[in-house]
Amino acid sequence: MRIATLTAALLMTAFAGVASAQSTIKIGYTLPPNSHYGTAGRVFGEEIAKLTNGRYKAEQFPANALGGEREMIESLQLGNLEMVITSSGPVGNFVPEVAITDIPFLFRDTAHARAVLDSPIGQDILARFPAKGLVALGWGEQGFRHLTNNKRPVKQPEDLKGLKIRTMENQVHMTAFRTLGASPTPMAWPEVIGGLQQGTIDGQENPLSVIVSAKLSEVQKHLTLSRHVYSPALILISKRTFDALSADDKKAFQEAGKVAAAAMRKHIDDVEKKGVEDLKAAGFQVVEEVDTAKFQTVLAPAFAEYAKKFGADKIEKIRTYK
Ligand code: EAX
Repeated sequence: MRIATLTAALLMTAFAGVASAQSTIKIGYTLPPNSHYGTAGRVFGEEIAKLTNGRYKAEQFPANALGGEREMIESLQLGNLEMVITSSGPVGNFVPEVAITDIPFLFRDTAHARAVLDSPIGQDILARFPAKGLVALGWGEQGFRHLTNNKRPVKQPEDLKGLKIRTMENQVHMTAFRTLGASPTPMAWPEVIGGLQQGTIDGQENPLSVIVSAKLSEVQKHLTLSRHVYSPALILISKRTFDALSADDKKAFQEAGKVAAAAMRKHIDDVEKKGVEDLKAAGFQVVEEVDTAKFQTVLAPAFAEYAKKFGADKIEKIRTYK
């Protein structure tokens, strides 16, 4: 009896020793481990362990385990969660400067988007995070967003009339879908699949990376490759967590963030290559192309609103960035 108690006490001391030598960083995200977020989370964990000789260990909380993106970002601000990998969706509600990147048809292609985000324009936006209790370790990526729905093939703006389209909790996107004639319904990601199953929404919009990894083929029939907006992602850490790190560890976290962001972009490159074929095989009816100019014409009043909100010169600087 005595010996058992003593052994238990010794074991507990040993575990406490391990726990204090190694700090665990919780990383939350809304998509499953096989997604681009899962890739970034895993790579971040590998890098941070390597760069700190195992003093930091990342624990992954995929697939909405910690709630929606807005909730997780709030947890970072409060210091209740260390890290989140998130879409830009709700981020503009915290750091308004981010929302300019959510403007439809702003980026010509992936290379253009990556170049802008990696330039001083994108880096200046990341510099706005600390004032909001957050530190951005890097721009990740989801890809260009496409439309899915259960009602009909959407080929032109008119086809959107009356469709209840779930948008992110994002004013820029809601303005766009309202202007296109749809009924935008803002909703946190964890509620979307249920909403599509129950018919409270007819459709949603997301890049191939999300449509594939979240298996939207199980709840959606029609896919339109609309490429209506580029979807950035962000790797964020609580400012409280970051400020408590030593100078060397801060560098390690920044470096691990960079490597994870690069891995996320690589994952997107792979999905973009074969995502459409996978989705067809999974049963999607695909509208391969839309008349982009037509969508842009209908969006004119929305573009005027964005110009007022963000400044026409700032938008132009991004649009024409080479
Ligand atoms: O972050 O909410 C969304 O549509 C996001 O693009 C998705 O959950 C991945």
